[in-house]
This record gives sequence, structure tokens and C-alpha cells, in this order.
Amino acid sequence: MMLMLSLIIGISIIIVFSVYSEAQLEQKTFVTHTGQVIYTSGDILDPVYTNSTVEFDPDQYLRNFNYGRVSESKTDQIIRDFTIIAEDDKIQEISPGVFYNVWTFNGTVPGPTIRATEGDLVRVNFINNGSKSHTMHFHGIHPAEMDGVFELVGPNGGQFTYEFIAGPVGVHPYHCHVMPLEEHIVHGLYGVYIVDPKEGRPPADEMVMVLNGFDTDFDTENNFYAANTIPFYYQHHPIQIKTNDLIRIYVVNMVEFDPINNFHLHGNLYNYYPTGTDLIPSTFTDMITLSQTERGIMEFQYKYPGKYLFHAHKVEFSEKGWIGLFLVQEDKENSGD
Ligand SMILES: [Cu+2]
Repeated sequence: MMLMLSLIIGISIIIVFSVYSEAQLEQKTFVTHTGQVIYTSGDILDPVYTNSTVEFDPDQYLRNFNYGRVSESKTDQIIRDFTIIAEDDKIQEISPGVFYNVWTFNGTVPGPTIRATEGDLVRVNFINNGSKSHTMHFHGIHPAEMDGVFELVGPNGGQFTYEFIAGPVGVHPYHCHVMPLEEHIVHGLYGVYIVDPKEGRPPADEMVMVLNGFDTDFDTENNFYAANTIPFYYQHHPIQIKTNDLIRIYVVNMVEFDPINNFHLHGNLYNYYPTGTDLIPSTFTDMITLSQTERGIMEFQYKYPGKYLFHAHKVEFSEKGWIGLFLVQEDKENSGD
């Protein structure tokens, strides 16, 4: 009897899962909220095998920090002004042949990396040029009315100025907080907000990695995963670094639907500062696990030149695009010999 039962359960699992994996390859047609018809396969394509070009440049995003327009008040308060424009009608080829309606802050997913020093006055002039209400919700410490939750900013030119003192020190996400939240986040309305300590951090080759995913067939499962939006990008365009250079990565997990993500580095271990709020690392490891919006700072140096992978150790994610390479070149001037 028990044998029969387990046989039946086993066979049903095989049937259910084979149907599911077929569904991933099925081409679908969508009409976006602006009336545009788009096609997607949900298939996973590696851009190296096609002639496709991507609109978003992960190399440009990687080391790009927006410090805002800086001014000083009569009371010596440093003020950083930012202008962020939300839009929700852009169709982007996020992987060869796969088009997706991205919702953007300043035209890209993720939005710009906003950077300030602890104690600065951050002033964000937010303009919503989208067709739905959007907001900016910053993680961090600020007054309730600056939290970007209840003060909806209306479509077609709605404006709101977010104003708060930068803090605490660390790496934080910002994202739209309009309901249904999942929809506004998965379409791409998020970015990174870095608060530097007043005394600064030691000089380093700094970069930002947002771990994200895309559900291109709207079945609440991600079809693609990436570090910085474009699947497999850094595998085919390795990030060039030098031996003995201190590398600092601000990493933020924005993957929806999947409860966890992770970050494994090859041939090395890193000091890890969860949320970047403490200046002393909590661990020295080659593997961290991150839930939604969990983030931190990784610091490491490579001793030996060569090519080293970094990727999700959740193999499904790395096979669907969340994988990259560091190309470590010998720094002859600082080799210590
Ligand atoms: Cu929104």
C-alpha cells in the first residue's frame, strides 16, 4: 500500500515538474498598460551567441556614483540635491529576443547610485512622469512623511521633494513603495543609496552590484537573474581589477519571488560588513546569503592574477544569468617585490 502511494506521488511530481519546465520555453504575447504588444519566450539566452546589443551598460553602472549637486547652507550644512524622474513605459531588451516593460528611475534599472556622507542634507526632487502613482522609499532613518509610503506621487508630472539627513552609515536600497509593491519593484523601480562615514573608508576600487531578476512571463517566477540587470554580462565582459588592490563591493539583493539569493567568490574570501553599518567586519567568508533588500559591503584583495568567477551558489540563478568574472591583472608597481 505504502509502496503504491509513494509511486503515485513520485509520478505526479515528475508530471507536474515536466509541465512547469515546458511552460518556461513557451512564447507569450502581452499587451502592456500603454497598449504596446510585446512578445517574450521566457527562454534563457546567453548574449554571447547573438548579435544583440543591450541598452543598459553594466560597466558604466558598476563604478558610477551620483553625489548630487553640492551646496552649503549658512550654518555649514552640506546639501546634496538630486533629481530623480520615474517612468514606466520603456520596453527594454533585457536578454536577446526578450523584451520587458521596465519601470525606471532616471531611465535605468537600477536607478542611479545616490551617495552622501553621514549628516549631509539629502534633497531629492522626485518627478513622476509615469502613468501610475510612484514614490521613493529610502531605507535609513528619516521622518515618517519622508518615507515614501503614504504620500503617493501622482502620474504625468506629480512631484515630491524628499528631504532628510543622511544616515546611518552603510549601504541601503531605495525603491518605489506603491501597492501592489511587488509589481512596482519587479519592474525595476529601485536603486542603491550609500552613506559614507564622515572619516571615509580606506581608498579602494569601489563598485555596486544589485542582484536582480526579471519575471518576463508574469508567472511570479523569475526567468532571468543578474548582477546589474543584464544576465551573463560580466561573464563576457570580465571586471578588470589588479592584484593587491583593495576591492569594495556594495551589494544589494533586490530579487523578488525567491526567498533568498547568495554571493560566492572564487579563489578568495572577503570581509563582510552586513548593511555596512559597522566598520568592523562580521565575518571573513566566500559565501553570503541575502533575503529581499538585504545588503552589505564586501572587501577583498586578490593575491594571484587570473580569471575568477563570482556567482550565486544557488545554481539555478547562476545558470539563468547571475554569474560573472573578475580578471585580475598583476600590478607590477605594487607587487611588493
Ligand atoms: Cu511605483
